[in-house]
Amino acid sequence: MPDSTQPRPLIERVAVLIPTYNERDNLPLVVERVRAAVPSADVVVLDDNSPDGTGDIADELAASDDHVQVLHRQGKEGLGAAYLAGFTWALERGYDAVVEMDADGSHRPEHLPSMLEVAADADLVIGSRYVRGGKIVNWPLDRKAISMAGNLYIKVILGMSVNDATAGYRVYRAETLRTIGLDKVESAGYVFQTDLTVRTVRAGLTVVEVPITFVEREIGDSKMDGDVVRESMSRITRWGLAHRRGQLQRLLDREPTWHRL
Ligand SMILES: Nc1nc2c(ncn2[C@@H]2O[C@H](COP(=O)(O)OP(=O)(O)OP(=O)(O)O)[C@@H](O)[C@H]2O)c(=O)[nH]1
Ligand SMILES: [Mg+2]
Repeated sequence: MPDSTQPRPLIERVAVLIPTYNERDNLPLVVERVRAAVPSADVVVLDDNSPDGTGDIADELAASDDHVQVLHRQGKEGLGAAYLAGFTWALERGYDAVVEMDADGSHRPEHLPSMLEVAADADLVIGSRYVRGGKIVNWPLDRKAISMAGNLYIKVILGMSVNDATAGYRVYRAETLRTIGLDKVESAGYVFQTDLTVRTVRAGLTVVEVPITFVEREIGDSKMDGDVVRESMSRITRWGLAHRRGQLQRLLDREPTWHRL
């Protein structure tokens, strides 16, 4: 566990991980914006052999810019699996911080400099839609309601104070990823985000949420559907029940206390 009495090490080398599945029209736009927002950072595209040729576009971007790299993966294995591969890659190469960012423009690269500033004093920074100042642009009311209700449910059942535990725009310090232990993470899909939030909080690390404006994708298709939401919620319910059972057990196991009358 990082020593909380010591100042955190300076963040110098940053890897911005961008998972892609069929994002050929979005990728060049988002990479250009990241490069402009944080010129010293390296962009790492995590492509799952997208049928639309996103991997080739990523290779072209990498060929013309030393700050862009590509991890080609064999096939579609889910967002979490792609990020785990990217985290391991970045840790092996000595990056100080690792950023998660969608390729579809929803996570505006222009927020990144301030998120990295906040990471100077935090173990995990979450770009949050659900803290004061956070906004969502162009989501239909039902999507917003499902996301907000899901996050409220997560707070209550897991007993966490994080408001946007499902968020996908994040800065992890390298030390945080080492502390939580990536080899124990099994979530491969979207529930990965909540899984890692819980692990970070339970490890006693500092999570800071900064408000962002989340903009719905304008180009390309979403990979999110009802099954993803149901699968996430059923896993979270299982974790929540296990957590509450543990709490109850500790309560019942308590040594009897004698009160003097
Ligand atoms: N490598 C990889 N990337 C994925 C996979 N599934 C989704 N992604 C990427 O993860 C990011 C988020 O996916 P989206 O489809 O935008 O999901 P979302 O943002 O929750 O949903 P929308 O609001 O509808 O866009 C995008 O950059 C996707 O291309 C996957 O299986 N493998
Ligand atoms: Mg999206």
